[in-house]
Amino acid sequence: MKITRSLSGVALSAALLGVGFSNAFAEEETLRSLADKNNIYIGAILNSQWFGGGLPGNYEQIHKTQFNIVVAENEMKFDATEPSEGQFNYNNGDKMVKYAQQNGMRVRGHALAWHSQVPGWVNQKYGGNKKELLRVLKNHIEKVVGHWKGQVAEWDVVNEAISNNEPQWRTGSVWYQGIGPEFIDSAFVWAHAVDPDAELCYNDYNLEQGVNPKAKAGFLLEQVKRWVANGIPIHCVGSQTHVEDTTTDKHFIGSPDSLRSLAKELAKLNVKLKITELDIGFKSGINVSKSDLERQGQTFRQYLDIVLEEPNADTYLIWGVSDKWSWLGGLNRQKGLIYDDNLQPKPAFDSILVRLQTYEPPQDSSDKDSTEKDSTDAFKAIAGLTSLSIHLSGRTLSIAGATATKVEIFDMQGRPVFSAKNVKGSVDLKVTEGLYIVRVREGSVSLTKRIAIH
Ligand code: 9MR
Repeated sequence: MKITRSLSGVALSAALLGVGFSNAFAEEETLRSLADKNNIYIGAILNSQWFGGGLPGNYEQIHKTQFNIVVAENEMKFDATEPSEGQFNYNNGDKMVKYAQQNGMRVRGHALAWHSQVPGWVNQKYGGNKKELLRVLKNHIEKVVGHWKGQVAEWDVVNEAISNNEPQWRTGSVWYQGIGPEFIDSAFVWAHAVDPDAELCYNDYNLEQGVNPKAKAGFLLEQVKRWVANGIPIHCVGSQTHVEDTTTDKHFIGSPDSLRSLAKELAKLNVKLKITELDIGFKSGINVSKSDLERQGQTFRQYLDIVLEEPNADTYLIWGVSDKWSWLGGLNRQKGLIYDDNLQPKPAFDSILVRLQTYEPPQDSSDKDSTEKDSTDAFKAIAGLTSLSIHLSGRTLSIAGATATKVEIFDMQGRPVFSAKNVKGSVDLKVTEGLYIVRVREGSVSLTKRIAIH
């Protein structure tokens, strides 16, 4: 159920066969190129500031280089697309769809039926009026999904309809109060009728807190079973996955393992799991150390492993690019993303990158085709088309074809264990016996290899 084989993977294989392309591929590997190779989507929102042109140029450069899926932070929500009754505004959404098309990215639509960011007129004119609210919601979904039919590949049809604590429906929502829980069933049916090719998701937070009837995901799972049994066109569950670092939140009860259990339960129903809004924040006000950031990177990797390893998981979307532009402050959290305030990659970026570089699908996996392993090797060979090369003798790593190289060593779980800057010629690797990944880089050229230290 993973995405179909990517263009870049095909091109890489072609390059290996000598068809050309060598210069085009003497580039640094990106999250995007590696996501393509692994048949998954990796993305980040376009922050609202982007739509007004208020972000530095390297923000967009990073965004389109590193990601192959995009979602708007606020610009496709109800209040943005239908601010007054019947007056639709698609300008910002169109801008993002155009950007995605120009850069070959998949588009997620977020969100159609939600209790928040509903314009005032809905409640003022129609609060509590079931017939009118059904008409308003149906019209909204038909117009918005219809406008982007064939361009928005997947929609959050219903967002956050379950309450936080005692799992039950969120009763305060204008849709729930006026219509009842069947607004959910109807929303999926209406969206599907307009764009039968779009993937339709139920999206919510705190779904990484266990799949038992007392947890939100357990309650949701019962609903998904009912929807599937009733023929409601639901294709995916979006897990927002706004989580806090394990050491700073004493009440933290979420975990990648719990989310993986949800993915496995959904697989039995032929429903996908997507990670749609990931951030892993620290409490505001605390000092965040280098080792905190490295631990954060490991948590990012553990959530990525679900998407790499579970056949019905295909998407890893982060709710922001840089810590500088993040909603997390409002939640009393900080530093939850993979680029720092200066748009420099954090250890979490490296952790994700290395995991994508080293991941090898199980041999017997039926949804991975046999040429994929070849393209992995191809990438390393193509990196080798640059003049950069390495040689290991004992613990001494010699580097040729570069003058001031950064050397990084990662263990097989992608944890950084050694690094050295400005290496000229050779460096002694201070690591114990074992298997590692070495990455050497200078400027935009990098080379990644697996090494064994005896
Ligand atoms: O990041 C969004 C922020 O700019 C808005 O002010 C906020 C308003 O509700 O919504 C934020 O995005 C939310 C998303 O739409 C749904 N899941 C939770 C996200 C973070 O609050």
